[in-house]
Amino acid sequence: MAKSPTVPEISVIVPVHNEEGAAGPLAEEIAAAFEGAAYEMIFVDDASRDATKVRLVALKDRLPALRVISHSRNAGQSRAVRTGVLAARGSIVVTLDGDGQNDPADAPRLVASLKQGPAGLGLVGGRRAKRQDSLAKRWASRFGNGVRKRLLADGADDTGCGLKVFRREAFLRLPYFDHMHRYLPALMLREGFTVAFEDVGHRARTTGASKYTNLGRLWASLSDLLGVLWLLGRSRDSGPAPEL
Ligand SMILES: Nc1nc2c(ncn2[C@@H]2O[C@H](COP(=O)(O)OP(=O)(O)O)[C@@H](O)[C@H]2O)c(=O)[nH]1
Ligand SMILES: [Mg+2]
Repeated sequence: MAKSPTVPEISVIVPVHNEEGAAGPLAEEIAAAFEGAAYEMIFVDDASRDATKVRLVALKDRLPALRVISHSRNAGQSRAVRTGVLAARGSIVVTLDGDGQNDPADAPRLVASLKQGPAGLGLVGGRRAKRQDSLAKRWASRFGNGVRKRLLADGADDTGCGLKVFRREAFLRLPYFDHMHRYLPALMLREGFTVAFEDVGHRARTTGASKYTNLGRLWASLSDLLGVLWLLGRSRDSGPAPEL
């Protein structure tokens, strides 16, 4: 196992809440996917009530790239991602769901796309090609994604995909609000960055339980959509701003 470099180029951030069955195996998969790369991985435990934190900390000796950060109070997936990005030392950030539904093996390809992309490319998002979720969840997701894409014109077919790669400094310019992780493409465009999307794999959840209900997500999405629309309407662009 390669030793963790002093300054990693890539920070893999995984928000976890009550994922004691999935978190450990996922950390091992991330290590395998990024073997030889200058990377770190940061699991942000969002006040889990199960053994998630204990299992992750127990892996630290064997996985030198692993860091574990723990919220004192449950603050949601977006806050956990933000905690991870603030702590990240890499200039490129990868996010992955903590339940193992995203395949870490897809991540290096998206990292390469971001690095080789045009200047100004802020984010490369995953698009779950063959979703391994219930029919109800896929329908709700298709409906939600369709409405969002039409209203925000962010070009994104699947913002719920947890696998995303972005530039840390681009993310840090974005406003934080609960559930902002679903609006990263629109928020990146608002800040003047471009975004791209690539198909990635998707796996069925094999352990633990989903944290979101269709109805809860739909309700939150509606108020968030209005909020993001407001943000887009209140943004003004100066054009190039050279220093004289
Ligand atoms: N930090 C944090 N992560 C969460 C929370 N709720 C969900 N997650 C994470 O978000 C990801 C997606 O959640 P999941 O329940 O699998 O949603 P689903 O795949 O849409 O059913 C997983 O990594 C969860 O661990 C939360 O309250 N806090
Ligand atoms: Mg999931």
